Amino acid sequence: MNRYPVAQLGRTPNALLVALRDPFLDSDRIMPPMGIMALHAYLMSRNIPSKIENNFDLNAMEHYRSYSHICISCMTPQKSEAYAILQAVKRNLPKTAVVIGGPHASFYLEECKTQPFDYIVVGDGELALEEILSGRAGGQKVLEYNITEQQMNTFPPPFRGKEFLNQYAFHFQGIRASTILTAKGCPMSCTFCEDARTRVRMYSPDYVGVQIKEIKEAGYQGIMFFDDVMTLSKKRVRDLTQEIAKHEIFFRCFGHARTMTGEIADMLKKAGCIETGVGMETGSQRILDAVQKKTTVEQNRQYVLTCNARGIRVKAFFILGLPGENAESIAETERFLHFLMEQKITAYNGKIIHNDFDMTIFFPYSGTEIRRRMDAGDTDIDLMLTQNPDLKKGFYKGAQGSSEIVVQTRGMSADALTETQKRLLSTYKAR
Ligand code: B12
Ligand code: SF4
Repeated sequence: MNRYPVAQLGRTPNALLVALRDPFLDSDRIMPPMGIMALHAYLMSRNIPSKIENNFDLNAMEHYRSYSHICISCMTPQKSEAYAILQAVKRNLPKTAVVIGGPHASFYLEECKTQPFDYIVVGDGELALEEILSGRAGGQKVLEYNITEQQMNTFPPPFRGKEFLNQYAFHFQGIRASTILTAKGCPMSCTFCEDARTRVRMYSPDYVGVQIKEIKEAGYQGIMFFDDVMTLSKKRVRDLTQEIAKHEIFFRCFGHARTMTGEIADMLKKAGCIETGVGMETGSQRILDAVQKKTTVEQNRQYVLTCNARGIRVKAFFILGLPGENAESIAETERFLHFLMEQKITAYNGKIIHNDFDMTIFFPYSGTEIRRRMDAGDTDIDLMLTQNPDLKKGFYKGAQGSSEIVVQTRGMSADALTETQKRLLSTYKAR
């Protein structure tokens, strides 16, 4: 299978850290590539030379000759770009090693192994990459060196050079923002998510504070906290919001209907939170139960009311095409959307605004419990593949709302799901 020899190393390490482009998104200059930024900061702290490349040019391979290792960060929809770079390096720069890391390497390890990568890094990249670059990885092709919460807090925060960071900006309610992660992992068990039941490791509030300061200094007015769920417990929210409040910024974070209370919403609001994202998924209790969301429709309703009463806008994320979707569950989701979008909120600037939502169609990534059950031939699950997901790019939200739809249920064909998505987005987004 591997037509190429492993790169001949013994060269002084000099890593090119590649953040891939995303031609299938509306823009790939919104959220900065935090994985690559974290690795760059870590390597610099270890005096290992590295450079970030966020616009790799396949037509200028000579340009990359001086690097000993080309290290690619990859999510599944970017795999064809990653494989194209790999082939180009193997053809043109045979002495250069190619390393792949990021979610695609972790969740699609077997597929990555069929490609001639010199190294595949599963999970956290810092220690594994250091091992590779300093020539200590030996003949190991797959490395998995997970880091502890304690170690994580001793690493430098992601590289946020002003010029680099300012290529990226995310806007919420007119505020220009950049992203921070206050924790890694999620303890919840949603069967449609690849991040389910992953070890939660938290950064200290001080560590978060340093990053807020850097982002403010780079000229942003807002922060998007990108943790899977930032409101896991009252104590954690108290600790974090005490730190965040010192910096006088606006922020947006992800909440969870199981943990949102008036007290937590008050703390968030006081520290500058003007918006929360939340995975509500569906208006159907039957489907929430089937996908082990462990929330109720009523909790989702209360979440909206609790946040809105404090001027916190809610952006709810819905997924159509989860197991068991049918006309009845669509009607329930529509009822919920109606409720969500008719609320009025007085925003931070005194304007009256509405909530927001997004609606995508389930894509069965291989690391999800649903996909595992489908692959195991579980006939109890009301979800069928219409196409092989692994032959698609693998995104559920692309340019201009496009999505790859590869599922249907007994009650809803793939076309019916597409039509419903279009109808609900155009009816309720326009309000
Ligand atoms: C931020 C984010 C985004 C941003 C990405 C911005 C960017 N330029 O990177 C945006 C909003 C654009 C985005 C889009 C999408 N995302 Co996203 N996203 C995330 C999120 C919330 C955080 C990722 C992050 O920044 N983590 C912080 C850094 C520090 O951690 P990290 O990236 O994991 O990096 C560490 C390791 O992975 C490793 N590592 C990473 N790269 C490399 C490279 C090398 C060489 C090495 C050695 C190691 C290494 O070391 C790093 C440091 O320890 C994750 C969920 C999560 N909590 O992880 C989902 C997640 C990564 N996204 C996911 C998905 C599905 C998508 C979309 C497909 C959704 C869609 N629109 O259809 C798109 C795909 C876009 C694309 N680029 O392909 C999935 C990935 C599934 C998969 N199999 O790839 C995740 C896991 C969410 C989930 N639970 O399903 N996403
Ligand atoms: S969907 Fe959200 S809450 Fe559920 S496991 Fe994934 S990250 Fe956690």
